[in-house]
Amino acid sequence: MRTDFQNMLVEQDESVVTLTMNRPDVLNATNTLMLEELTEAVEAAADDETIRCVVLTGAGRAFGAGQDLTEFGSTHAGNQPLKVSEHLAKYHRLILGICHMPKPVIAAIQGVATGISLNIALACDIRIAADNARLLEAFARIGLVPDGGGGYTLPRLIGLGRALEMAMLADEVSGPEAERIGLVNRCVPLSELDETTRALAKRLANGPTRTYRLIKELMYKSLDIDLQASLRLEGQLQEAAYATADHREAVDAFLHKRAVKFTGK
Ligand code: T3D
Repeated sequence: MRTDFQNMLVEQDESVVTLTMNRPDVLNATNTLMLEELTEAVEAAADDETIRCVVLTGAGRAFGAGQDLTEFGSTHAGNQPLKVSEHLAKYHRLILGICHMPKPVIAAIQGVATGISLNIALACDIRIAADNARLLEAFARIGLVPDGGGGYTLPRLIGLGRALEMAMLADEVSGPEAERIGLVNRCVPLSELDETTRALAKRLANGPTRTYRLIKELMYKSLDIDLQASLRLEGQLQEAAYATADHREAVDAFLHKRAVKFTGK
C-alpha cells in the first residue's frame, strides 16, 4: 500500500494497518484531499492479503472535527454552489469501503469525533473510546441532516429515540456515556487507548479472517431482511465458513488438545 499521503499516516505492524487522519491543527477536519486519501487507503487495505485488521484513528487531540467548514464556506461564497449529491457520493464510497472491508475495522477515538468524522467511526465494526472522547452529531448545529450513513448506523446502534435526540440536539456524549448506551464498544482511560487498541487489533488479526468477513456479511445483511431470509443466508455463509482452512485447523487443534493457529485462509 502507498504510504506517501499528505493528510494521512499509514503504518503497518505485522498484519495490522493503522490509518491516521493527520490534520491535527484543525482537529483532523475532513477536506477533499483527506477524503480521497482515506478512501484510497481503505480500498488498498481491503485488497492487501498481508493485512488482517485495520485501525482508524486521528492524530493529536481529536479523532475528527467533521467536514472542513472552510471548504464549505468557500463554496457558499463562490458562484458555483456545491453539488451535494456528487460531493456525498465520495463519502458514500468511503463508508461502503469500510462496511464491506473483508476484515475487521476498529475506530480508536480520542477527543472530539463529530459530524462526518463520527459517522465514519460508526461505519467501523468496533469502536474503542478514550475517557476524554466527545461524540456529537453536529450536523443540526449547522442546519444539516446526519450524512455519511449516520441515519442508518446511529438508530441501529443506540435505538431510534436516542438517535433522534443526538441528531436533533447535537449535544456531546462523553466516552463513558457512549459506552453505556452502546455508541462505542468500550471506553478506557486515554493513557490506555493505544495499548487497548493494539491488543484488540492483534487479537483480531490473528483470528479466522475469512470467517470474520462472513460474520460481517451475516450481521450487516440481516439488519435488513426477515428471519427466514437470514436463516437462508446463514446456511450459505456457514457452508463457506465450513470450507475454510481455519475451521479445519480449529477442529483439529481441539481434537489434538493443542493451541489453534489461524492463518486467515
Ligand atoms: O460534506 C458533507 O456533506 C459531509 C458532511 C459534513 C457535515 C459535518 O461534518 S457537520 C460537522 C462539521 N463540524 C463542525 O461543525 C465542528 C466545528 N468545530 C467545532 O465546533 C469545534 O472546533 C469543536 C467542538 C469540534 C472543538 O472545539 P475546541 O474548542 O476543542 O477546538 P477549536 O479551538 O474550536 O478548534 C481547533 C482548530 O480547529 C481551530 O482552528 P484555529 O482557530 O486554531 O486556527 C478551528 O477553527 C479548527 N476546526 C475545528 N473544526 C473545524 C475546524 N476547521 C475547519 N473545519 C472544521 N470542522
